[in-house]
Amino acid sequence: DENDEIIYLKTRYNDGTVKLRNPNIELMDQDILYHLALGSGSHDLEEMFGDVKFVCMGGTPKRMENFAHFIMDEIGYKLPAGTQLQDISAFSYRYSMYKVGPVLSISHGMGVPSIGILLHEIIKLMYHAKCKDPVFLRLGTCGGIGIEGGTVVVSEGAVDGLLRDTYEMTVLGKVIHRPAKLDRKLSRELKALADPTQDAYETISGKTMCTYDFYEGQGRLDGAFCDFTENEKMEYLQKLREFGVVNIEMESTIFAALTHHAGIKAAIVCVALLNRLNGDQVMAPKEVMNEWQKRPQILISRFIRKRMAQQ
Ligand code: R2B
Ligand code: URA
Repeated sequence: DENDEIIYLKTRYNDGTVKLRNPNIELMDQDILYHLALGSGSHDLEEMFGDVKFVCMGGTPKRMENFAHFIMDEIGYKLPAGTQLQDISAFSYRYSMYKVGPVLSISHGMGVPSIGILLHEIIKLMYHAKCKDPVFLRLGTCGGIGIEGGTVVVSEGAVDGLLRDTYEMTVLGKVIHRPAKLDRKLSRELKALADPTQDAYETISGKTMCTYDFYEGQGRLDGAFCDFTENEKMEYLQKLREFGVVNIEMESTIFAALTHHAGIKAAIVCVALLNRLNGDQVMAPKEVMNEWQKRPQILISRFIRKRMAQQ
């Protein structure tokens, strides 16, 4: 933890603003954030985003629009008279982005490549806007391992399909690895905000496994293809469990690795849609699922309100 703190401090500028680990950007006369439909030449990014403290990401545009409205109520934020919440990145037709005071709520799509592109552009956005000490939070869904549907999971760290705690990618034909580290202090702080007297569900923590596929890649028997047996699947899931993996999703390694590389504190809070030890199909009724998907938002809202009260 101490070491991590030092790395964060070194990676950021002294005033908490995000340092870019790419010397090319400041030499360019403008930087186009193509998939956000924003640019440093066309927009005053500091004026638009300079006050951002909490960058919240989740898979779907609708959920992140709902979260923006929810957090607006929760922090008592008032939009300027006569205005409505607007999707700032609507004209990208890729991601949706909403801003509510210090909170950004952005959809990241499904999987590592989609959230990876977004992370590059949002980290650059933090740099251009001179945001101070922004915290990145992923609010997601996942498959649980040995936990019931509706359980909230705060990730302690991310591992890939080979149980390695790094994000692997190919750059210029070479394989590189970046540590998929989340901020342990932050994950403990989030976990402590679970309230057994108020929450009719459990909030746990553990390792999160990130895969490149929902079906075969997560050991499902119900994809278009399946070349393993149910026994082999169960053996694998048991092995994950023994390793401390409590949930499986599709973005955690790159989310942890790129935020860590940028010196940005980050956490992942997901709700389990099912217990993979009992099956593969996502079967909970829509209303139940909608209620479940509010649970990570409730925890994140407690966190944001707590932080805002401290400022
Ligand atoms: C969780 O849910 C999606 C797949 O259904 C994926 O984005 C993830 O990580
Ligand atoms: N998201 C996943 O990636 N896997 C699941 O099982 C459920 C949601």
